[in-house]
Amino acid sequence: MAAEDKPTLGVGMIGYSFMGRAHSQGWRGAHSFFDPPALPRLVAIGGRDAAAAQETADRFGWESVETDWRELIARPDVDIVDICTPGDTHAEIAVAALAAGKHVLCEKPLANTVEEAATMAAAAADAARDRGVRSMVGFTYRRVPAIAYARKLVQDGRIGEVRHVRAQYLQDWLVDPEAPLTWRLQKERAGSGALGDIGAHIIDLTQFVTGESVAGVSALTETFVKERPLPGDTARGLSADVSEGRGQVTVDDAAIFVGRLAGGALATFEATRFATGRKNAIRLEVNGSRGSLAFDFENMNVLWLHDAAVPAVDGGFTRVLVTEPEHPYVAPWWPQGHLLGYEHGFTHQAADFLTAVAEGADPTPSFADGLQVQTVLAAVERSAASGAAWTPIAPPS
Ligand code: SOE
Repeated sequence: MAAEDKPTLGVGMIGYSFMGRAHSQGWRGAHSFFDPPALPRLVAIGGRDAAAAQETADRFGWESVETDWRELIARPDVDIVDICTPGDTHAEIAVAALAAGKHVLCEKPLANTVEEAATMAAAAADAARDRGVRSMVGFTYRRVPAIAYARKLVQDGRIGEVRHVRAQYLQDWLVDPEAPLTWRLQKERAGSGALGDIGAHIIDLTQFVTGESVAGVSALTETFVKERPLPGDTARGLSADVSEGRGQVTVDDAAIFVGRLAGGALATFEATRFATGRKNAIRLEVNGSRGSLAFDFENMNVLWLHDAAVPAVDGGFTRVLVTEPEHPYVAPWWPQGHLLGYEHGFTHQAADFLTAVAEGADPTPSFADGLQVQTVLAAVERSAASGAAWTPIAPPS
């Protein structure tokens, strides 16, 4: 369909900081490289700090700024509400947006508690059934080509029966004890620490790649630096300036857990902001009866593949450069070997969501998927609180 014949979907995005910028980039690029059946129009960006929101609006081409999210949702020219705010606001905004008949894309983790996530998932199911309204949670790393390809290889049986998963999300931006107490370190705003922020990603990736849910966990969590300087007014990505005084860190700095997948595989998970020297190392290794897969986001265009059928003398892991047009998401981009980066996942996410909304299909990961990850996060917290007791998780309904 020619671009001029495509319908337009107005996007209203709430949040303008790190994730707001990543999503802005996604909305801008979605229809330049991909071909969704509807075009996004960057109608309004919402944020309490009008000047900061305006700066993001000017840089990324948002047409207007709203300082009250309720007004943004109420606008008739907003069809899609994109929630890029801290977790404590997700449930209220998402439920209101769905009730107003808006399609909703919500950053991960879906909510701060299982109860909130359940309310959101129920509202999303009602809205889809009654009004054809679509919703999706932003587990963006699913849309990294090498990850999407890893899932396909598992589905195609290339590594056989899954026996082990080793999943790590390693960052180090809190190693400095003088790093400020930003919202991600406050339980009432973020829900949990490394666990919900980055542990949620590796839970989702494990389940996405293997196709199996986490059935039980035994966990340890730790807060290494218990008090930090209070932040000032200026946030910069994960950081901020500091002001007078100090406050308590009320979330975990690191979470480590073992788990059993529904199909019987054993998994280990490690989510930490204290892996000195590791910046955004999302590592996933899956060992199966016929082979293995290994991925590290710090080298995100590569997937390592081991085929156990190859004689050991020539065996080992093959380096697959995931830049061929046959690989998921790659064809619309550049010629082979011209690499993709962090922001491309957000473009893929925006293109997929626009396509689902325009075609009237339910996109994934759904709010129900987000709720299921939330139940795993809650089980990890319960297990850690009880001294690593084995904590079963009910299968997703
Ligand atoms: C901070 O740890 C963070 O920005 C996460 O919140 C994102 O989900 C991840 O993509 C990068 O790191």
